[in-house]
Amino acid sequence: MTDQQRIGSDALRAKVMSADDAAAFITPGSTVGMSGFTGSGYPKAVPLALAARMDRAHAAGDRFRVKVWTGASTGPELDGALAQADGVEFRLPYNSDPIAREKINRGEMEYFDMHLSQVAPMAWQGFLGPLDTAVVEISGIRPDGGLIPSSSVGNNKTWLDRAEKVILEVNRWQNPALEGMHDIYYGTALPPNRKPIPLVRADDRIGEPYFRCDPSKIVAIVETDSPDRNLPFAKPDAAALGIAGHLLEFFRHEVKKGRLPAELLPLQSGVGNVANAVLTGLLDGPFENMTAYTEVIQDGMLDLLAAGKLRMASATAFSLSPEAATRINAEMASFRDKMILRPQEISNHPEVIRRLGCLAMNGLIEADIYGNVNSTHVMGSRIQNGIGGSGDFARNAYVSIFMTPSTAKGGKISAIVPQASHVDHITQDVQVIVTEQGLADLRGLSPKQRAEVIIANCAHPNYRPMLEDYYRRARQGSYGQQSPCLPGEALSWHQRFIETGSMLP
Ligand code: 0RQ
Repeated sequence: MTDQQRIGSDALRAKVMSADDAAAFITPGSTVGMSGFTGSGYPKAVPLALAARMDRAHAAGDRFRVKVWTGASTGPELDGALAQADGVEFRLPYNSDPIAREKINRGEMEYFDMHLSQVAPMAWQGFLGPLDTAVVEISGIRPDGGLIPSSSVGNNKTWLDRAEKVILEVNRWQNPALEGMHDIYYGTALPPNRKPIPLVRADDRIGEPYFRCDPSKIVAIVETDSPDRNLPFAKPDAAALGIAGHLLEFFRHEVKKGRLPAELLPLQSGVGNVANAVLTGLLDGPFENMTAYTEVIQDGMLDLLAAGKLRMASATAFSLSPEAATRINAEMASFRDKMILRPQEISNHPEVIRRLGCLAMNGLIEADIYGNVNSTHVMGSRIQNGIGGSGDFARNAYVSIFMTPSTAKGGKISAIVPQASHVDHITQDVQVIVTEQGLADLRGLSPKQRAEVIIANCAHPNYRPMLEDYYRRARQGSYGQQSPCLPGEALSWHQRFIETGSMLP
């Protein structure tokens, strides 16, 4: 495809300029809505040029920081570069960039890891303040001005609609065969005018393949040719394989009991190595004709699609290793009909997730004996990534599953603790917990029944006697007996880790 074809509109081609010139439209203190979701489809040139401007301003003694809204995590050219330049005064919703994480944990950057489905509605409701500039990566512009989305959709529709000024990055690296894969729904509205979202199957298309954008708002177009972040996944280790095995057994059991259809229900799989390993496990499982209604299409999902086990996948973005990105680019035409990328307010919409009956599978940092889950904060205070879409799916899923190795940091941390040091998912939103030790099916259990099965099935043998001892004493000495607890001791494991580097005495 020639550059001329990438930007099919003559009027818009006249707005092509350098990234430096485009970045000059962004002013200190303003709010910028950027594209990008799990390392794909984020702008790669303008944020770097903006970071260089910030560096120059700071060297001259001037303050230059902006508020950044995205879809979810981006890449080093965006979150990394802007954080390095000390240029972000506020960031939402989900970050996994290590430099930004450090800044946030040092208290030098404000961050709110809100539910991914709520970002666009809250922007429309006016709760987040005005949006000055959108910087959105696309893969092309049609002669009629329609914008062809790239490898993630995220909140782009909302940024393009809400921003006063729009800067587009047209990335030649993105495969032209992406065109037609997207489903951009323009039927959302504010209360009291909201209507049901007419999506009743994971493969329904309810929108159009292109973004609309008022051309008079487009102030700059920058041409790029850079790959998405595409980090490799770790090869599944023994713990990940153990978790996948327990989960497959659970699904088999549920099918046998008649609580799940033979092709299961639409899968949602979180980010990370464990989630990817579970998908890889499904490759050898007995389930055929599966579907996915999820946020990200990662390597494991691509393998399931290629093997014909997964009939189709609906998501908002890709999150691929470099090898998988190469593969999908080579075979895009054959994959395209099996994948739909949607705005994240639709991929993560509580109404749709509840209707479809998704099987939600997400990672966790720690769970307590009652099944409250912390997905985000190490030792209650240090952010790892963010809640992302896990809350959207966990509360509304058909079965909400959380999985983790039973220990972290070489065994110095137990993933099962007397009390979670931060709670993202309350016990009512957590139906199954899986570690390599086993699976705890918590459906219909009271808090005390939950504690017994979580300790017995999920805790690591090094920590299980400590949990049994704590729980036994809590049963005797607790102020109440609904969810027995010793407040003075419940977080002592975390305190011990902070003081000694291990939760073990
Ligand atoms: O840290 O990288 O420094 O070694 O957390 O842990 O075990 O590799 O697991 O990659 O599956 O991530 C919860 C973080 C798990 C992820 C979390 C440390 C561990 C390691 C990664 P290192 P693993 P995973 C849809 C769903 C929230 C968002 C979500 C996540 C690192 O799943 O961010 O679910 N979830 N979104 O050492 C201290 C503990 C720990 C711990 C793990 N108890 N204490 N450190 N770690 N447990 C997708 C989106 O929303 C976009």
